[in-house]
Amino acid sequence: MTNPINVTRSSMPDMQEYFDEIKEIWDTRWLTNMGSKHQQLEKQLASYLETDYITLYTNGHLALEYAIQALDLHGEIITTPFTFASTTQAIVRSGCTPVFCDIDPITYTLDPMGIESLITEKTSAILPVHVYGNICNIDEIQRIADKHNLKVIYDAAHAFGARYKGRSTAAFGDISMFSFHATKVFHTIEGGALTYADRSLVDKLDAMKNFGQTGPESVDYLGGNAKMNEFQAAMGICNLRHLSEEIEKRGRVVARYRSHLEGVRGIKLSEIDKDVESNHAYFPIVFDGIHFKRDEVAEKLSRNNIFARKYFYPLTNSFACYSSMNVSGQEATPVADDISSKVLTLPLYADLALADVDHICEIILAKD
Ligand code: T4K
Repeated sequence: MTNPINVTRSSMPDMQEYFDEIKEIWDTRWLTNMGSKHQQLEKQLASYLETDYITLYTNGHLALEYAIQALDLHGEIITTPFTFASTTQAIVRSGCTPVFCDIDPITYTLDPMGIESLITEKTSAILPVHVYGNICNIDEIQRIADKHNLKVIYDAAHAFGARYKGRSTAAFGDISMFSFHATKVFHTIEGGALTYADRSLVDKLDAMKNFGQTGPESVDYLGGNAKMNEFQAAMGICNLRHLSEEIEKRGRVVARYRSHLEGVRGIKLSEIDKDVESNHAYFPIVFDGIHFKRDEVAEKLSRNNIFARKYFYPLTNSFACYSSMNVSGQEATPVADDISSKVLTLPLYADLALADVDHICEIILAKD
């Protein structure tokens, strides 16, 4: 049996490079609480993401919760059900109600056409997701938010390194959240960040992730603990050095998949918008259910030790944990329902061999 091929595989820097980076932690004994590695990574990421301000977190999920809480959001937040559990859980855990809007059938991101009819006097924000690294319809979402005086938080967990109309994805909305989880294009083992342009949020966000403390004898905000530690930051410093190579290698894998699957009857590949510079975060394919059935293909791959994933099935508006909270299922999301039942995310990582891509495609396309 060959080694399993999972949906992704973390990229790692050379072991010695990481050891060199963490060596001084043994001298300083400064392990966490915004030490020098944290400060260095914060500066480097602010520059890379072309953002005025950035706050680092222990993971992307908590970053999202703190974004919602720092903007004092309340009532209803319009969002997409076609996402990882984190997006909706962050809304609910922050005491807000998710109101589900359908998605665009091409980009799978929040469809702006559906937003306005969902706005009520209780709506405080829109929380779209740049799903798979596809960029949302930024201009239209901002136009609607401005018209109705709503905040916009982008879940940009998948969008690190992608660009839209030549601009960094950190530039949009009131706040963007990036995930630096081990499975992402850029990672800090676990980790995440918020990027924003409002100076007044800096002290608040910095304090909230550190128990709300603003000094040794002052606690000015409600807060918890969501700090990135020095070992995470050191991993980020190393990985950032290799980011362009990481994205380039992923691009080669994607091109190989496309060479086999483009134009095949019954298979729909994501279209890359001409305004988007892709980070090649995920490779979703959508089956038509006639020529190919998603669950059968997934099963066939797994019999061959290849573990593609149904990102994102089930939709978050069907989660059992919300059934008693009256937060799910009110709004119809037929496009999201359809895509979610037909999508499969194929293995994609920098060192996935092109011969393995050929093999995966052969299995998918084999008529049996
Ligand atoms: N918003 C969105 C839209 C997100 O997609 C996510 C996370 C978040 C918010 C929250 O951000 P974080 O709090 O995570 O920073 C994985 C990731 O854990 C999760 O970060 C990610 N989205 C989601 C899409 O994928 P699972 O439950 O599928 O992970 P798991 O353990 O099944 O791993 C998937 C594959 O990755 C494995 O088959 C092998 C590989 N892998 C996994 C780990 C843990 C590695 O190669 N190395 C590893 O260390 O959620």
